[in-house]
Amino acid sequence: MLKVFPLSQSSAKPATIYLKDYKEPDFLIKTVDLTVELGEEETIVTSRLELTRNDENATKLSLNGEHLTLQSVKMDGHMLTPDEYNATDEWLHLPVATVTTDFSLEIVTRIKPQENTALEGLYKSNGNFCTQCEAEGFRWITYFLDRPDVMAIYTTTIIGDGELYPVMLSNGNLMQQETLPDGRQSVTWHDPHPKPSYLFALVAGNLAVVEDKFTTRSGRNVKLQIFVEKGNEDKCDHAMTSLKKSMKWDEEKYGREYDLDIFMIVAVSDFNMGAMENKGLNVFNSKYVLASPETATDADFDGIESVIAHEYFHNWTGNRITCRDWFQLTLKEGLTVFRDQQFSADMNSAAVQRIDDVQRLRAAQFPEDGGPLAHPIQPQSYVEINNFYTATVYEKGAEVIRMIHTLLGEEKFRKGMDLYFERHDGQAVTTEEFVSALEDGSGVDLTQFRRWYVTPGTPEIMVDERFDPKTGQYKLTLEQSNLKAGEIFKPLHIPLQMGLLDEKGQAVTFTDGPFKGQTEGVFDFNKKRQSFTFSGLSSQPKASLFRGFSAPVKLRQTMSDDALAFLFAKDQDLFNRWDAGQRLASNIILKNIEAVDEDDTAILPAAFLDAFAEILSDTELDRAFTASALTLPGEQDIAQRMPIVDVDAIHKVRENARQQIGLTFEENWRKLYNECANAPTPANQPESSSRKLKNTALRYLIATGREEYITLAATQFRKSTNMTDSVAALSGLKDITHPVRDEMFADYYEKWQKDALIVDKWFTLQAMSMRESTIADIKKLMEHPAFTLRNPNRLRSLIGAFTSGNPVYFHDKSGEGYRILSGVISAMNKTNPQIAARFVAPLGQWRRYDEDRQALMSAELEKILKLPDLSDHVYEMANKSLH
Ligand code: 0A1
Ligand code: ZN
Repeated sequence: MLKVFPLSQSSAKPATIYLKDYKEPDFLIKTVDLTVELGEEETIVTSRLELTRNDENATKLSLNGEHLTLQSVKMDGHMLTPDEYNATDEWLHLPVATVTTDFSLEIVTRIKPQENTALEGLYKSNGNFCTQCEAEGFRWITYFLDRPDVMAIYTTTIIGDGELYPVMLSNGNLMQQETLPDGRQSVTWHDPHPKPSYLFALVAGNLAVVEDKFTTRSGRNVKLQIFVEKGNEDKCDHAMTSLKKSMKWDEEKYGREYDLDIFMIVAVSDFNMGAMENKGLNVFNSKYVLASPETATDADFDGIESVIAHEYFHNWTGNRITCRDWFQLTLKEGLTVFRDQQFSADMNSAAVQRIDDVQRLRAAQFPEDGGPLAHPIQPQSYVEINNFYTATVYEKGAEVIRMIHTLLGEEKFRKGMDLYFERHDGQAVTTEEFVSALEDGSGVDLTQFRRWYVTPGTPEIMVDERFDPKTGQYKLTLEQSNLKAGEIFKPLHIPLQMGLLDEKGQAVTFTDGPFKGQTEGVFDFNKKRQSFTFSGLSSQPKASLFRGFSAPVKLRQTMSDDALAFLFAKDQDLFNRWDAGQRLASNIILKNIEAVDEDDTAILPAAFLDAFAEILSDTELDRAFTASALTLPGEQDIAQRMPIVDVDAIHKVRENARQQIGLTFEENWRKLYNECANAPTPANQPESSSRKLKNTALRYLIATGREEYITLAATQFRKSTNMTDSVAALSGLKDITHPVRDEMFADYYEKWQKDALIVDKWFTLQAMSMRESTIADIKKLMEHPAFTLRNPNRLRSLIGAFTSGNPVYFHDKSGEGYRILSGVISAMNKTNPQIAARFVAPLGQWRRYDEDRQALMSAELEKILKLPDLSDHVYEMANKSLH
């Protein structure tokens, strides 16, 4: 049994930290010389620091430190006695009144990485040592000024058993490797780039390495290494290719080159998040490295490409220029997500990428922004910073950068970015400094735009349209509102990218205004209520608004089914074409729910079916786009449009619609299925597009309810040579009760039980199942020998998938779904508080459900708040969620 890692004991309410209280550090650290002696019982860390005074009046130096056993402190070579310093659970206070400017410290501490289940600081994963220091994990390794505005140069020596840990890595360049007289191995690394402590990394283990190289534009030869657990060497190709593509892309798109002679990636099995951009030594959740067609789906491949890119791009947006304090987190995260989205759009179908990105934003960020955990992309306060690695800071943060890009245009945006890099390289800065650099570099005024950084909530846009046939004038009036912003509401500067379609669906050329002669423009919508007039029209046009999702807003436009079907079939903008289809389908499903006509199986009107048929038969379209366009909005998307969510009705009506689509187009689906399975993929499309469309067809065929398609799915499963097809077949049958289904799940487990990432999928598919036995099945799965609360991926694969991917059973009237979740949160509260806290959010949505469910959900939150030894992480999330 793993021992529980002790957390600081405190019954007092945790303190809130405010941006307004930011103060420069009293002292700075110039160099850090760390020696880490790895042992099986304990690890000894000796830290030698060169410091300098930054505030001449400071009388005390307070270093952060948690879960450390202090052994000794020397100041300027003089050993301090315990009465000369004060060490608490969280601090080491040192007297420095007599210290003039520069001085040195040598601090020796002892830690127990093998007992660290929180996966912060130094810990062990499958026998290997690794670190996670963002946001405040370095203080779990040694006493330090653990804040991002303290940037130092690091030299790290790792000492340990060379047989157990032949690979010993840290940031920067390898300086020395030797065997010590006592037989231990000693390896020294030096990182010449000053960095904040959160970018420190150390890895030691018995790992295999895959190597490649990259020559930068200016001729620097960079050694590329991916370290994995032995046996996984053959699953690194895609990660390596993605890395090389990212390096090239950043040079071409942003003029940014890599700045060390070596770039290392380490894949670990136990990781709280996706990956971490430590300088020169990225540590990754193995999910975002390991892939082969047999073991990973096309979606996994895409995920790897984008996470590898994301971490690599952080080298400039995050590492070279970092955050002054954690309130600035979106400075690096929003910008880097935007850059990885741009990269993925360039590597793949741009329209499909945009659709996927917006779907993710709407699924995760919109509910957050509309619920009790809403916060601006630059939060003004926090209790526990780890709770602010949110969809808002990341995904909405990326939308904010995208809007700047849209307002400035590609060329001026690049000029602004160039100035940002030039002005702030090597600094720890604020979002304000970023916006100023973009403003100065582009010459575009962003005064009003800055409000996006401090305003929570998703703006809602009301639309009014007037057409005067006599004058040929079309007047579009938009009004913005934002309930979450409350009293601080001030109109935001919103880029409205739009075009008009004539009655045939042709793009209308503007005859006046700023975009005269063009068919599309980006209009500045920056007042509460604002009108845009277009003249020279012979009939009422159809407006295609917020093309490419040009702003993270909710469009509240009343449109007839016919008008939406028209845009679905004709819009020149592929994103809006897809979105019109989604809006239309949601409208229809919602209407049927309201009509209490849930059992009606023929709910889709002709307008919808005709537009659907048009897309279905359009062979010019990218198959991946076709697949997205022909997929109904998810149950959670539809739920967002209901004031009080009725999960059962949504599911039932949506399933009826799916069946109707399956039956109406049965022949087309069969044909498409065979075409995509057998005929070659069109030259301009990747093979994954064909698989995506084929599996969309398969799901509709299964939805018909005909036995023959169960056989089709089972055959696909048995013959499949790739994970995409295997998972699609399993997913297609996961909801039915049929011996074939059980056989398939059993075979899959039997075949892949040794591969953790593949077993994760097995848990996920069952967690999202719609069978009556689902809740009992989940409880049984929690007892399965392969289930563990200790591995975040495994936990997410079952519990995360259940709470976020199975609304019907998570919200089961019995309250059992809520109890499963709160049970997991209380079990994780002490062992891994970061992960425990991330699981609270679904309960925080309680106001969106009926009274009975509200009572059940809030009761679980109350229970959580009464847990003994409640961690600050969980406290903050549960407390905000309940009140
Ligand atoms: N900076 C990383 C994400 C990350 C954040 C926190 C972590 O541990 C608490 C780990 C990783 C990124 O954006 O990729
Ligand atoms: Zn990031």
